[in-house]
Amino acid sequence: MAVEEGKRPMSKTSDRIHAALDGFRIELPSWGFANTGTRFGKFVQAAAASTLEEKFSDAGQVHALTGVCPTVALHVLWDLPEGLRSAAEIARLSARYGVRAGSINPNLFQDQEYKHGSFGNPDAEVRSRAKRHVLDSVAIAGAVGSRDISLWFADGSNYPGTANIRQRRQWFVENLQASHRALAPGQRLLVEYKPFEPAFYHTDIGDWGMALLLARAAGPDARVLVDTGHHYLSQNIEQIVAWLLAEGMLGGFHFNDRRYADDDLTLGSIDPYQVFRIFHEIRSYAHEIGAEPDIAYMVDQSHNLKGKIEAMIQTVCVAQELYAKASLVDHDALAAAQRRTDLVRAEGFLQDAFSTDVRPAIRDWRVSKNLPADPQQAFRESGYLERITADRGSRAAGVSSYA
Ligand code: RM4
Ligand code: MN
Ligand code: MN
Repeated sequence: MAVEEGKRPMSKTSDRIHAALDGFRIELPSWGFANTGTRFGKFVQAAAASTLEEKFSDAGQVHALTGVCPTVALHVLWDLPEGLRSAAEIARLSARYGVRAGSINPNLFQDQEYKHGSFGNPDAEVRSRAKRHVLDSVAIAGAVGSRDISLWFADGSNYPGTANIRQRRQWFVENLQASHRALAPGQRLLVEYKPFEPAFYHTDIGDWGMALLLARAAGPDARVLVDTGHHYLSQNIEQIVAWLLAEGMLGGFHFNDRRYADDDLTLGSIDPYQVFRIFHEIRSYAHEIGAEPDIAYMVDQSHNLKGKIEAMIQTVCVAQELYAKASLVDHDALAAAQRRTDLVRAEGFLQDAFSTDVRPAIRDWRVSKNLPADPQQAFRESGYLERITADRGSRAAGVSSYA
């Protein structure tokens, strides 16, 4: 029986969704389980994690209920204050809570020394201190079995004329190359960019072009990391993604949503169609090359007001839904419509995929993996939140110092 272009029998739709979900994993940030806030105030939650063990335990819950979050990103200063000596503890926590260490994030922005920058600091002593911290982070990644060292720099300046932009760029190249030389085989450096905040005049790695050039200069195992919150308003992020894919330079994502700046809101809460369009570019590229691109999907969110574990489960479920929807685009039919410049039909392929209710097929997929059909409901019924609220609530609340 002929099938009208763009329409598919349901079984094929659910097969595509199941295949897409089989290949989709997303990493949780340890800091998303801790107390955070804005610079105006922090409203602490009794259930927030304040030790590394609690962060592993909470991430382990999200993974147990969703089945797709086997790794947790670690921030060296917040999670591994003992540096390399903390590696044994990580192995114990991984075994106990069923989630492994994921990307290792050096902290090059919090210590007093970094007031005027880290890799771009005019003081050679501070630049080498920052380099040593990245080298330590590479060693930590090696010890805990992590592949990616994920670099985000707060470096920049607040007033015109106060920083030598080209000189600082050169210092970045030198330290990134030194960091790259320390990588073990298989490890990668991810270079993240951000247009502003905390610096408000210039940021040393201000956009994807700067990150791309620096990653190229660093060495063959460096890639660009796209944090969806790190763009100017209305920037076409999926085009950046398409270009980085074409250049073989897309290393991974920090997913979150935003309304104004780097808001770190829950993925898809403001503009789910944008996340869908990003995933569509990736699915389209995978279809074209006939292989899965090697991309680290990570969450970078801080849930200041929402319950942290609930918000993380919500994020993961939305990510799966949007990825599943993007997997429904018929790439050959789309390409044909593009060639015919059949604009409405071409756009319609995206709109149809985006409007498809993929939730029943996702529920079936979960059941087929012995996972709860509704992870959020399963979490609410599990009693975990009540337990940790009682256990942790009696302690003096710790607040992570960022944001
Ligand atoms: C930054 C950036 C980094 C994250 C820190 C906490 O804005 O997104 O990736 O590690 O925040
Ligand atoms: Mn980020
Ligand atoms: Mn950010």
